[in-house]
Amino acid sequence: MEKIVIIMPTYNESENIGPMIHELFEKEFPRIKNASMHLLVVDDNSPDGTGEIVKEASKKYKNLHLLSGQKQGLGMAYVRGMKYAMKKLSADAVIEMDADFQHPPKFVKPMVEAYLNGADYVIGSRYIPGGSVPKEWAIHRRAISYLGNLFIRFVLLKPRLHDLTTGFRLTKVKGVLDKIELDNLMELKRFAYKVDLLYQSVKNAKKVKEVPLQFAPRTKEASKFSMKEMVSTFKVAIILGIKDKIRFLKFATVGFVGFVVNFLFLRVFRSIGLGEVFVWLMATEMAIISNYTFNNIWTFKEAKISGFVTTAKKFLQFNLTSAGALIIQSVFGPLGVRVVGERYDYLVLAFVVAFMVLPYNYFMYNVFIWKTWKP
Ligand SMILES: Nc1nc2c(ncn2[C@@H]2O[C@H](COP(=O)(O)OP(=O)(O)O)[C@@H](O)[C@H]2O)c(=O)[nH]1
Ligand SMILES: [Mg+2]
Repeated sequence: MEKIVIIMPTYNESENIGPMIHELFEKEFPRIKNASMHLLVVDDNSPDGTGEIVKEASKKYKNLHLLSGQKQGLGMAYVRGMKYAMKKLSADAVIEMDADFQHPPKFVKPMVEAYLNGADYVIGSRYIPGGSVPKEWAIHRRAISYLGNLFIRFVLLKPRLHDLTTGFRLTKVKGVLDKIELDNLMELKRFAYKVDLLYQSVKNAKKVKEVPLQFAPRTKEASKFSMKEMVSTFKVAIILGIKDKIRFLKFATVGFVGFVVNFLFLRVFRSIGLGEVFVWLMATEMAIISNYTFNNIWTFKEAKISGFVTTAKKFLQFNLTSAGALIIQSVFGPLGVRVVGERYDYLVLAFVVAFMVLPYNYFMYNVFIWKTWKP
């Protein structure tokens, strides 16, 4: 049976944690079939005695665990909890969930069901049908949350996901969570770690699913969210967004180097008196080799391909991809020239390269060669 561990960080939640444990163990867990449900409370030595309440309750519930530590911020608490859930509890999946009832316990079940039905990353989403933000929220608060999300979706190029800042999520361990370097996440002391963690998880996951979350207002005590948290969230989103653009810039640079290599070898092979067709073939292949090598060690260095057999296979694939680019050019080049006239052939070339060949290559490399995107 799948073992699912809810990781619940707490800091001064003595009023909430008792009712939360009760509701999960008495009401929600019994409703969930085909999964063994655990709760791991990560308490940062709350002065209000949250930890003692958990310790006491764990005498009654054997699937309740307490992990205490120094207060180092929310992200750090989650990272500690995730490591513990993976190594000590051998979890198959973990759920991130708040202790303050803002993530109503009844939404755990549909999240687990989505996982059992094959999703390896499940997002509790406020911005899909069935999900919502608290009615009590003033219009400006709604606007900030919604527009902030929209902005992050845009910056991270994730238009198909609707809630990138939610704190209620399920992550499969094998292949998703265990591939993330948790200690290197950005802004671990702040709430913004959520954006980086989501970004990495979505990258690793094969099937991402959003399930509705009716985000509830805080019942007791005050929120720890602030303006500072918001600024750092945007910062993380922008840095992650730029990281992706950096890859594209590297890809474009490598492409340009390939073009120069192509040109130089045309001259070299011609000068040693090879036949013209052979000269073009060889020079093109030199450019392909250059592109493959530099993309492998630089543009896609995180996904570097090594080993003789894999390299041979990938290089063959890469050649096929390049042949595709050749076909695009030889179809749309003449077509464009027919429309605007031979005089403007350089414009046609620029257009075809910029809007067709580059996106085509970038897509093929990310999806099929280095597999950094999972459509
Ligand atoms: N362990 C730990 N938990 C924290 C820390 N900061 C917040 N939390 C917990 O994280 C959850 C979300 O915090 P909350 O203040 O409700 O943030 P909000 O929902 O974004 O307003 C709650 O369960 C908090 O008790 C922290 O520094 N350490
Ligand atoms: Mg909260």
